[in-house]
Amino acid sequence: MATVFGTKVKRREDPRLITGKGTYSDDVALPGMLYAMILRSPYAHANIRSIDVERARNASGVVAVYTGKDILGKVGAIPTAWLPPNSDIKTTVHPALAHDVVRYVGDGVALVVAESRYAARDALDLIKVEYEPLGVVVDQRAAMQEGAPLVHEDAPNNIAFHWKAGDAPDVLFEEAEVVVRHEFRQQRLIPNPMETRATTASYNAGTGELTLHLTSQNPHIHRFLLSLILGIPEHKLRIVSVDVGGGFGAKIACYPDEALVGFAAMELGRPVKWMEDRREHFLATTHGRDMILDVELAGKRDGTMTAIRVKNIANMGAYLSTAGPGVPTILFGLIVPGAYQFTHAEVDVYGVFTNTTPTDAYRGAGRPEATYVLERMVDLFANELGKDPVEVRRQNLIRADQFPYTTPLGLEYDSGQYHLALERALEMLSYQELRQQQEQWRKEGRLIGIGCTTYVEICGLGPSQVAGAVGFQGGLWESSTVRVHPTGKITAFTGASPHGQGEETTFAQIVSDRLGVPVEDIEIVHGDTARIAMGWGTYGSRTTPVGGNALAVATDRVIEKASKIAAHMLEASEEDVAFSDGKFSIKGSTARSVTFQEVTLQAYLAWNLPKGVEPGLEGHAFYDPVNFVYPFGTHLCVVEIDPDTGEVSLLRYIAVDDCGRVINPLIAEGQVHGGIVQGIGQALYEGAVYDEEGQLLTGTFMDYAMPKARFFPEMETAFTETPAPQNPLGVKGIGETGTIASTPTVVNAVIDALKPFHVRDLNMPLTPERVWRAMNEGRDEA
Ligand code: MCN
Repeated sequence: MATVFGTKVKRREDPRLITGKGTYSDDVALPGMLYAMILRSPYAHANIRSIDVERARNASGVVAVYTGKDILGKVGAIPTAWLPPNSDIKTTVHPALAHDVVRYVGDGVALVVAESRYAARDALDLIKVEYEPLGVVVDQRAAMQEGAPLVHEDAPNNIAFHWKAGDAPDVLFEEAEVVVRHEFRQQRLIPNPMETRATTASYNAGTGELTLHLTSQNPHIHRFLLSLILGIPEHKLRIVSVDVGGGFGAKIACYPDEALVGFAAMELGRPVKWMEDRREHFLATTHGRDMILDVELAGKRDGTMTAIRVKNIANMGAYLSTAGPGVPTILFGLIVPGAYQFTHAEVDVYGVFTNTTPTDAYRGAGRPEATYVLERMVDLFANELGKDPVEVRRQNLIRADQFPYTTPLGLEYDSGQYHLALERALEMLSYQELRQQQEQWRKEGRLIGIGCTTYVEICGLGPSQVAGAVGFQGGLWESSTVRVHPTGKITAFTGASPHGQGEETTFAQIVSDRLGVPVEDIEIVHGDTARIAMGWGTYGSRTTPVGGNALAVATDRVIEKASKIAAHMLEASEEDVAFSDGKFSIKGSTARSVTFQEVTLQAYLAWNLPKGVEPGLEGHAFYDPVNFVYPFGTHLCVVEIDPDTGEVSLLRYIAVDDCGRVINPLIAEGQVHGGIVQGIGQALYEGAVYDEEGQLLTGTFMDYAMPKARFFPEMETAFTETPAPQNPLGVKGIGETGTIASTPTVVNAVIDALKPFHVRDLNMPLTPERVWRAMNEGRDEA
């Protein structure tokens, strides 16, 4: 049988999802279900003087109204689960409903539960809250100044934590032949999955079991944290998150809303549903990025880069979200040296409280920001030397013969062929010819720019010991069970929890490839804590490198046991039996064989099992990787700027990525496409804007520009395959590479196009107005 690993199997989940047969949160309808709505603060910072809920409580259809005081002692505080070590982190209390102070617009103040969604919504207007407005701080640098309003009394200067890594002393910069310095701003982004967040809770008073259908990227983490918040034993709490309409990092966090809905269902003894509307989503779901980055890069006149130093002031919002502190520290900091042979690197991070929505992971989480500043700096460095930016990259990239490679920040990159990916991409673009052509276009007045990024990503999170060492309050292994039924059909369970990435297909390919069982005979089960013992979820492009390998190991354990049974059936010793193409046969002879199905049947009938072998056929694995994985690649693009309007058009986009062995090129390519679009969304269109009162001015799709399909050319993608040497499948992640690489690629191209105007840098998003001003007002935002 031909292997299915590496083939373009169409996503098996799609027919179900695109014909309305999926079960998204809003499809969950339970008898007697009530509807919840949350009253959210219109002030960014205020004392709550009083809350009058009487009229709301008496309104028609309203079943219950709870304030922060009503739930005190019943619903615990919302915890932070990533506490970077040696950072003096201030984990201030985050109540599920504010009862004394509101700290951002969108902070929950009261919960209404009613017979219908409309009755609940109407009742929100009947709640009277008397606020006493307090001073507001939105910008993280302003928040650190003496005298700035304090978001939390117990966090002086609003500093939530201070974390440092590496060492690049002053002398390196003082004595360097060339030093480039620049301050960058990573604007705040608002993740927008198609499905907003939702929870439907039902409580069985007879068994004491609470079930939450919840839009989660990590149901077991949710179970763990919600059991603490609600004081319900973990074995009595079930989280179901099977069909989730995208997450992009925003459904990792444990939010107050979910806890409140669970609490209401227990209190009222009836199922309760809460479904966030889009406006609420803009305010109440975690945001991403928002960093101010001061960067210094030292090097030599010949183009060698030697040291990089970054100071990151990260806006954490009003509370430290579940994984929030890990983003600007570990996920950002450790990858700062990127794919280059720096001898020194230093990262200094301040996490700062402000009166804004909390920030947490957004696709790439930390790595896009690090790659952005690094890749912009490489261009600035090349510019300073008058060298071709591609040449500088070629000169400094880590060579294939240097792996495993230890970076100045202590990571050990497992493998890589960075130059191969670079040369392949340059070839696809015909880079040299295009550069010559660009000169001609410039003479004709056309503003065409070429941008390049050579990146490496840290993903596949990760070895549990490392997770512990960097302050993640959990393990980062993954579990899998492969259950073979008597007829040879298979149900495989994974603790990862895909929500759009396609593992129902690729994971079936992994099992099929090893067992020779057709993909159609394999069901992948995920996202239900009642069916899967434990797992850590889907984020950080870990599902395939960690969950996929757990599945491979569990499958191999099935083969191991089946081989014993087959050998017994063939009256041979186990060593003499080989398994391939779904058949066990005597080595060197095809005449005597038994099929996998014959063996599985025997495993259950148990009429003729070898001595000491138990009936049944299942493989289990708890796979803890030995290292992260490090996908890499080169992205190139060509842009043209309209000299009259400043509008940027993408003419070509080329991505050469390496995620080790590719399981399914169709799905991997789809992930690259989606990632690129999201990254370019940041470069050209998206950006959250707050006014000085802490009001979110970009709170709807009318004000927050999302990228649209028509903005993009046909993307030209390719893969190089450098197998990961430290995991059985040889795979690395692909879910975030596009987002990580595309933002600097496009910005580098736009700045290149603006060369005649001597523009050094522009803040993102590169809107037509911003670009037009740079051309016409000679404004250099550097
Ligand atoms: N794959 C493959 N060969 C490889 C590596 C991966 O065929 N060598 C396949 C996988 O098996 C899987 C897909 O590519 O079908 C992505 O796998 P992986 O790289 O393991 O990433 P994860 O599944 O862990 O996804 C997480 C990543 C992240 S962090 C965000 S955020 C994100 C993303 O994926 N959010 C998404 N992609 C998304 N796609 C959709 N549709 N929706 C989201 O919310």
